[in-house]
Amino acid sequence: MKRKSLLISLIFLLTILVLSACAGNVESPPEENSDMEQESDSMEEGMDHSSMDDDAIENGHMSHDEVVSLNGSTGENELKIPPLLESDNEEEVVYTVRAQEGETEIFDGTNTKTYGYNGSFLGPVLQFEEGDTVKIRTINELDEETTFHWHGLEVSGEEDGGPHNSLKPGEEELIEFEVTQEASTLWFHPHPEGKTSEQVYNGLAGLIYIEDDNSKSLGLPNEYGKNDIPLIFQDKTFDDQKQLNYSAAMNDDGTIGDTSLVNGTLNPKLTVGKEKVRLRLLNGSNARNYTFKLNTGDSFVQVATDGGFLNKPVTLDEITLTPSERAEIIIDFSQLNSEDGLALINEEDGSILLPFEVSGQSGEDSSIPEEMNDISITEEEMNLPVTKNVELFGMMDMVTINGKKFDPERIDFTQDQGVTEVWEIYNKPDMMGGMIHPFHIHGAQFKILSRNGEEPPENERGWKDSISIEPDETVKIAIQFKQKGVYMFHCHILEHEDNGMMGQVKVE
Ligand SMILES: [Cu+2]
Repeated sequence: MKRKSLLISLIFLLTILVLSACAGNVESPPEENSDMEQESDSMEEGMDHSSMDDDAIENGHMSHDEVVSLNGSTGENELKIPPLLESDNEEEVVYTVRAQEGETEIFDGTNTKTYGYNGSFLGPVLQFEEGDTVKIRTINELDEETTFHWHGLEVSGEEDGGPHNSLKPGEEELIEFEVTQEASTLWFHPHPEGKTSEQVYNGLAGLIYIEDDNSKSLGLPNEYGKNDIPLIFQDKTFDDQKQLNYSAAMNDDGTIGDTSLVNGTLNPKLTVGKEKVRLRLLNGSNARNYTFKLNTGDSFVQVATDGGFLNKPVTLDEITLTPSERAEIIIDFSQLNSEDGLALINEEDGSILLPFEVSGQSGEDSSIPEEMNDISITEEEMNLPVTKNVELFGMMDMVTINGKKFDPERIDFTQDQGVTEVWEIYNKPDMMGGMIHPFHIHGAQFKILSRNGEEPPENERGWKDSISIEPDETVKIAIQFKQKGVYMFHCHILEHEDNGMMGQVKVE
């Protein structure tokens, strides 16, 4: 073990040396870096890859840090369910969303300083219906700039809440948009330049539910908080005073905490009936990947991806979500033996995320229809040439896209409104192997055409706005923007985003 750590430190030191040698070069396009590539190629040959830490590889954090395990839930607190936000008036959909500071009793008897929307920690669920005209009064009550970004929502660049839409302390803005997309579970969080990770870490995150005629007719579990449960998974580190001390916890390669919170609840448990229960999973953490699994090994069914329902339900034993990805899954508690305790665990480290208490009552029997959606990849889309190349590279604060760091004044790509293009995204490994980068594009839902030339797995054949990309993996997606504006595309490890792993596409 000691020899292993020594080797890891050595590899890290070598990486720093090579990276800092290239640091003066970050502005040049990737094709011109052949010298640097050759150098690292020849160095790689001399490296013993088998010496790398297996756990670190599994967690996708191939940096010098091992991913710290989560404290499992003891199940002593009932899971908090975020409130559904009510419209300000009855004739139209008008919401007020305030970003504010507050104190939250996460630990019994102690107040932790936190951020929240319309409350002290996290936020309410915003509900839209396809076709709605929505007005949102966004108010910044923080002592610092923030933005209100609607992750996964197909709105114009003006309403998107990227770093260009910053509100100063005390400022407010009324935004208005039409909901043009299908039923899905989206979310909202801040996106100010260089400050996203800290503000999300402190508690700014909430969910958005979109419903449509299809979602209302499918007969899936839909009693909010009873058999249709929102679940925001996050990991935090608390200091001796039980405070969130971001600058102390911060890691340039993604801040990982040892304490699991679900909907902001420490040691949560969820009481369910003996029925099918729909869980809307959001990985709302800054950097940690979760692989959700039942402790009994029983399977469950995935019904939706980031941006809508799958065509048909997909049976799974586990599902991995990288930061910002969502999935809706259905667990049939009427079919499970709950005598020895059931729980959702994180396969990555075996920790208990959410124990279930199954009450004897059987609820209403809902069924999962065989056909839920009609998303397809057309022959035409399959044959489109690649017109945008994205190369993700680096670690710590030396992360780049196509060899460049974010510059708010620079437009990296242009694309025409309503025109489908194929983007090819490549995660270029470094000499340590590289790490998973969760890649997100604002303002659109896209379809995955292929992963390393192969058809994507069944449960990814739905609308996506965020996608996990492994080191040395090439992913092709078909994407169309319905609206105009400047949109961000970036790594959703929030510290990578803040460190400049972000670009801009202008849709006109
Ligand atoms: Cu990244």
